[in-house]
Amino acid sequence: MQQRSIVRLGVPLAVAALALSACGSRDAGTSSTAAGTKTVKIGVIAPLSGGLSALGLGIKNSVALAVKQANDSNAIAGWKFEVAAEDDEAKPETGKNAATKLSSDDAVLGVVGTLNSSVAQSTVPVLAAANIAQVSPANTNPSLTQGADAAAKKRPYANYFRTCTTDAVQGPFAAQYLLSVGIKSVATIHDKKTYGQGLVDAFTAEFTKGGGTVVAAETIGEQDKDFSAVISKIKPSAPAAIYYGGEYPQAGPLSQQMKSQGLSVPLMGGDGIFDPKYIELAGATANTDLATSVGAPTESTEAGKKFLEQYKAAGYAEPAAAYGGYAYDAAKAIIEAAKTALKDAKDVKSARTAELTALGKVSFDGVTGKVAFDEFGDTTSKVLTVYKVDGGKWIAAKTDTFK
Ligand code: ABU
Repeated sequence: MQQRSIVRLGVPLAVAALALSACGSRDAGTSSTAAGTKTVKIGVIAPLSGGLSALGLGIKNSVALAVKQANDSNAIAGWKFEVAAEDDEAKPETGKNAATKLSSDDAVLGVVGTLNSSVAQSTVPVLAAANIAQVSPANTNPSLTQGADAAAKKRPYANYFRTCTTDAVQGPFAAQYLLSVGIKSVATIHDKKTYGQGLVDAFTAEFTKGGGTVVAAETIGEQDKDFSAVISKIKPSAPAAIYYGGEYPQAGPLSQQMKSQGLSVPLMGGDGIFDPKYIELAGATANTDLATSVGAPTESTEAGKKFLEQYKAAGYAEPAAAYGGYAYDAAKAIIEAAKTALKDAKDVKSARTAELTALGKVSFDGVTGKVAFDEFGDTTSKVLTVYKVDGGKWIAAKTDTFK
């Protein structure tokens, strides 16, 4: 009976589908609906599964919110935005495949992502070859915009922008904070990844310049779970704090194991550990641990509060997390630039060069502050916040503009 119903329904559905496809057209990858509205896609490349998915899903949802609002307000007459999200699993090779897939879709105008600087190193060249903009809400390694030589800054890719500030600012901001609260000796540990190593290098330069001493400098593997060996090596040097370069899946257990093995000093990290998951993993002894993150706390500004309300009202299953506001602003930057790039464009592909030029000129008040890019594609904002774990929560301890 049920089968017969499906068969009966099948004929009219097939006819309707044929009629729709006859009304639509696909020209250079730009699909048109019956009403003549064309589709433009914003890609997302982020970890949507695995240990860092708490951050990646917040990025994806925040892009979806910006896209929904653009469509609801008919931001660009004749165009509808769509999100094309790809999971990079926080792995460079998977990210590269995602970038290849998106760059073969002629309707993609820009991509928001990645979370990891190491993954961006794989995606940016692929998207650059197709002239597609990439705007990261979270990559903080300076080399992505300024090249490998900090003394002779040179922008490697004209298609890459970011709405978050860099570790050239974040590392020194952390160093100045520790020195200001009387912590003069630290041990550093990083996970050997692009972000972790770069952050520790930037921290160390400022900390030692300010009179601090790095009493031990160690590394771990990015998949490590048992940190006994590194803790045993560091303990005799009696640091007043540990500065960690990496992300929360390792930093949380490292903090927990340090404390249980008698190294009871605060662990401080960067934005890669700033998530409630860190506290969950680090456990009850995480109190007094520290993290810096980009920008002011989202809930501390009127624009941030409004974004969080709209995000909640949209009903996403996962929190916006550390980079939600930055991802929303990244998507808004792509949409703002598209207002110029798609004006009079016959299709998305032919608008990509104009999109890159327009992105370099955007300037608007976003959720995270003024959204504008300098000549390297970096955000012009240098606001950062130090957070401290207090009562099982991250509490803002200091927000400032880095000078
Ligand atoms: N910025 C923190 C985590 C992402 C990254 O830059 O690798």
